[in-house]
Amino acid sequence: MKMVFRWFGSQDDPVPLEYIRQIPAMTGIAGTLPDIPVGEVWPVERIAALREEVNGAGLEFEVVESVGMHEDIKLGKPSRDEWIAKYQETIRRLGKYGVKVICYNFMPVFDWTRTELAKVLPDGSNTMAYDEAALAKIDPSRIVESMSEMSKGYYLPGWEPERLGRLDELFRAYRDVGEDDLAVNLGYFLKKIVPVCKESGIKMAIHPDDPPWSVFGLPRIMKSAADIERILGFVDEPENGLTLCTGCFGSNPANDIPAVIRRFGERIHFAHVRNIKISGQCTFHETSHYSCDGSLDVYAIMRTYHDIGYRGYVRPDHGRMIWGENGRPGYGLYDRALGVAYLNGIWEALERS
Ligand SMILES: [Mn+2]
Repeated sequence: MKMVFRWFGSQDDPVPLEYIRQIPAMTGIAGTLPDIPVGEVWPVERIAALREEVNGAGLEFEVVESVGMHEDIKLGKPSRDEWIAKYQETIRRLGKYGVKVICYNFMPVFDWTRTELAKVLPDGSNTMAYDEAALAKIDPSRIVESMSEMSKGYYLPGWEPERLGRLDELFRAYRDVGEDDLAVNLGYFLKKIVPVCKESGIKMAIHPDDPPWSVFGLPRIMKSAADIERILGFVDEPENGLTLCTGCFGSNPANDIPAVIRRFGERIHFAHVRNIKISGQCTFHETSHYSCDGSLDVYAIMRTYHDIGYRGYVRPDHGRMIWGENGRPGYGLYDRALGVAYLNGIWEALERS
């Protein structure tokens, strides 16, 4: 496996590349250009500058998380072909600069959703949480305000204000789009981009819905093993692959993560490993990566990756805020670095046993 670390760029991420480089066995970053409007082609000079900066710090830039998906593609609007053409061009450009994997998601309107971004735990750390009962009390039109109030001023990936400013319009647009329609629109997108990925040496890796159930009645199509099977079937090629995020996928206890790794492992190009504590129906909070702190068996997950000979990218996912760190919710340095050390320790023990 190749360990990478999500990084939002020097303008936007309080964690410097130099610190990421100091985490043992770190090989590179999963990077993005957060200021490019969703759907627009990434400028060559910006991609080149990002790669140069990352390489200059002794790290690789082989993973992008994410290239945003214009809503018209998800909605299957006639204008989608123009947006897909732009996505194809971004893929070509990233391929030229050595990117191998693009992580993306296909969630309507909202990206990941939480009801608390700094829930205080008994040890004094704080973490992100989702509570179905709390969500039911939030009016959908207020969720953007609620997330932005909780964000401490940081850009939250997938919560771009320009897109979410049109919330009523987006909800209206999705009234007639069910899960099957959304899935068909994903299939259409994949059929158009996979040939470009092949030419560019890039593999797409779809991220599970977070959380893996419908939020505010919107359709969700990447929440179970059956959903994965349908998505991989749209284009049966390695370029149509997966990001398996244990924290998202595992917040539904019916999802058996080791079974999914064994079944779809060849198509997993990016592994997000983190833990969550499930405390009720559709209710969880994020914990340290350690198995003993959460509901997921992180050892069993890593052992399964080891069993299948996984050679793809891995990253620690959301961490808590610990040791007084003040940073982007989920993306502080300290707890994610502890997560890396733990995952590397499990991996070394597996390698040597
Ligand atoms: Mn993830």
